[in-house]
Amino acid sequence: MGNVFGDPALSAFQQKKLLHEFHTFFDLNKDGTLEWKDFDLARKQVCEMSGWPVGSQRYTDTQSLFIELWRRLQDDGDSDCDGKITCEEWLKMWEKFNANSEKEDKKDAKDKVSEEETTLRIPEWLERYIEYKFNLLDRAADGHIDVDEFEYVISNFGVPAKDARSAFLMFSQGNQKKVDRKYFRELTAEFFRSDDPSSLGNFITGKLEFS
Ligand SMILES: [Ca+2]
Ligand SMILES: [Ca+2]
Repeated sequence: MGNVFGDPALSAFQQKKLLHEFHTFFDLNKDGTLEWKDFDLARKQVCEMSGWPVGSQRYTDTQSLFIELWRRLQDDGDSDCDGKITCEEWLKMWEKFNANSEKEDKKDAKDKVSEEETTLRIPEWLERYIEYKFNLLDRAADGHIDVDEFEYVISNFGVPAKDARSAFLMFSQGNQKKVDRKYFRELTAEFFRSDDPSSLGNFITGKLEFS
């Protein structure tokens, strides 16, 4: 795996989260690398689960979303341009993103942009991914995710249903907080970016521990 794991730019905790996401939700054909094939599978899966027929507006929109997502992700992550993103390239991409964000954050601090606007920076492709994931989780398409929807979808990815429920209770603060698009984005950004073990976003994939 090279010396990527020894790089101080990403903590061991961050690496574990990123690799979990890579293997569980991105590498759908489980061959260890990300390719268009994986995104094509995800695209088909979301259309099938949602009952969107080939040629319908939702089907076509989803196709465009995935093509855009993969194109942008590949631009960022496929450093040797072989059409695949390996675990190593994936982590390198996040290291680079963290380093760049740090620079941007400093610049913003100088320009006196408020703290809230400078945190939770995420890459452009991840915005697309969040859109896909939210739509996938929001089965009833009523603008928020409930515990049953979360458990149902997440357990399809091999996460134990019991863990998914506990995770949901954590990030929804015991069902006190509505998991709408905005909050889901915030939690997902925390999952990908935060190095704080107490961030509620750490639970957004249904996994309870990264030790
Ligand atoms: Ca794959
Ligand atoms: Ca590559």
